[in-house]
Order: sequence, then C-alpha cells, then structure tokens
Amino acid sequence: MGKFLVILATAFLCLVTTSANATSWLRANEVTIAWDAVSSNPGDQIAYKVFLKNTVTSDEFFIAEESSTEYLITFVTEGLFLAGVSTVRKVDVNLDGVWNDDDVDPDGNLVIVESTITWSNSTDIVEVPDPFGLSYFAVPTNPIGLNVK
Ligand SMILES: [Ca+2]
Repeated sequence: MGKFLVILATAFLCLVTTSANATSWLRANEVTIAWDAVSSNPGDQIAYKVFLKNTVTSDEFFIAEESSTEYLITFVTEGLFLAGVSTVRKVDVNLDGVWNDDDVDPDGNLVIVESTITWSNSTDIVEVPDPFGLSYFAVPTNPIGLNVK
C-alpha cells in the first residue's frame, strides 16, 4: 500500500511538472507566426509590431511592423527566443472614416497608441496547442578534405 502511494505521488508530481513547463520549443531557421486580428473603430488603422526576445540575455529586438496577422520570421542571429506581438492603433481623430495625415492632436501630432507585447510563452493568451519558444542554431558546414590515412 505504501509503495502504491509513493508511485501515485510520483505520478502526480510528474503531471504538475509537465504542465508547469508547457512551453514547446521549435528549432528552425524560419517560421511563420500568426495571431488573431483585434477589433477597432472603422476609421482607425491597425498594425502589429513583431518582436523577438532572447531568453538567455533578455534582449528584445523589434523585427517588423505588419498590417496582416502573420509574419515570416527569418532568423539571422542564433539563440533561444520568444516571439512577441503588439498592436499599434493609428487613431482616426477627426472621425472621417480614414486614417491619414490630418488625424492629429491639437499639437499637430499623429495619435498612435500601442498595446503591451504579447509574448509566446504567455499561457493565458497564446493559442493552442502550447505556449512556444523558437530556437535557431546554424547547421555547420560539411567537412572537406575527406581522405584515407
Ligand atoms: Ca481621419
């Protein structure tokens, strides 16, 4: 009976450990990430900023601003990364139904507001199957000079 409880407790600990480390890691030299469109007022223009965060150094890199809801990331730097996306709202200040150079505040500045970044390991807002990380490590070159000694 005691042995059974130990096995059961071990199984429970494994389940807890597994669910706590649910981030899936994908190794690739390029990967397309996608996200859900956000709703906005009709005249606003919505864009998204794509970021990478190196999980070892915590350095964040702005990659691109994108109007669609997907982006092809092509890695040029090696490492372990989280992908991140923020929403940029360009506000139709004069409510004429389009966003353009006339949509300025009283100081003459365009009104552009941005959300915080959703990172790919955010368990509450990342799409199924799992929160994810991305890694890129270049394949080494083939050996040359192969011979018989
Ligand atoms: Ca406008």
